[in-house]
Amino acid sequence: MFRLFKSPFKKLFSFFSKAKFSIGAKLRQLFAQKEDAELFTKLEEAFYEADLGVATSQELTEKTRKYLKSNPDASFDTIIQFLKQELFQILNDQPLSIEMNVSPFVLLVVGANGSGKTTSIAKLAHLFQKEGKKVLIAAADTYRAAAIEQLDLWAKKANVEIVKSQIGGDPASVVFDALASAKARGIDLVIIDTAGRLHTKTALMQELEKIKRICNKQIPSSPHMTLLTLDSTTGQNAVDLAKTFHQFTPISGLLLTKWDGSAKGGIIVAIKKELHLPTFWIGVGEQLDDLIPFDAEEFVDALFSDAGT
Ligand SMILES: Nc1nc2c(ncn2[C@@H]2O[C@H](COP(=O)(O)OP(=O)(O)OP(=O)(O)O)[C@@H](O)[C@H]2O)c(=O)[nH]1
Ligand SMILES: [Mg+2]
Repeated sequence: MFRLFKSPFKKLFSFFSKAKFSIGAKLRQLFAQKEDAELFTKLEEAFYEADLGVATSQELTEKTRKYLKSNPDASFDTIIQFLKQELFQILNDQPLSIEMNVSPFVLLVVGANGSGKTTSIAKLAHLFQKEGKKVLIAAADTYRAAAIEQLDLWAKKANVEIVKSQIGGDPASVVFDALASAKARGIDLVIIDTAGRLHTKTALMQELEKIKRICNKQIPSSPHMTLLTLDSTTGQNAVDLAKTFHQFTPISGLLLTKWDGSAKGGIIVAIKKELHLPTFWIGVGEQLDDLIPFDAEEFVDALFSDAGT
């Protein structure tokens, strides 16, 4: 069992200085003109711009309309509290811990090109290694020599084991070898790195199915967890992306990357609402310790922290 606690060290708020978009400040501006006939249209637009998705944007706007009808004198502060509570309810309905009651536990990491898979794998390897687990990473992105080298470097930095092949090797066979080796060496956790892929390229998506089949062959019911890395700045098409990945290899949850550069993360609300996928971690930099366990309350507070309430 691995508990996802609030981070005592790094705080999501602290990255707002670099934020390019700020929903809180935008709402403050809108509610300063409460009498504006188009207030609710603009409000819905603001939610949409924050990547909350069509369904959530409409629902939140409707709820705010009702809230203001029954509380016409509500201060901006209480409106923000109300919105935070609504988003919190969507996001908080998720597991607080990850059951790791099998050994080796197999964690497959998938995602679009450059979304942060390899870096996040290094961070996760480091995290679990600190927890006392024996970690092995499998370099199943065999398309580019640089990808194998990058993972090799991270494995050295994080001081974990790695199984790799030559460039151009079959990714599924690297996975096969890695799991065989993990079983033989008493490894607790295997993390599989995969090549970045466009969710619209069916052949590449089918390769993930093959990797999943091979996992299952070596260790029945593995992979035990599949994480989708999602760049914070991906925007609305992330819902389609997550949906397609989910079809080819069932996703357990998300790891939202690059929050430090954008402080934009409404997309995880859209994905939670539409696909019921939770978020487990947030990437906040390029170093091994730059990973924060997801906490719904902290996340919602951070999302609105520029509201000045
Ligand atoms: N600022 C910041 N940069 C990140 C974060 N996560 C990853 N990166 C950077 O994003 C770039 C791509 O990261 P990778 O880990 O190589 O992404 P990938 O998904 O493995 O990429 P491909 O294997 O090419 O598909 C690198 O320059 C990373 O340093 C993060 O949380 N914050
Ligand atoms: Mg990579």
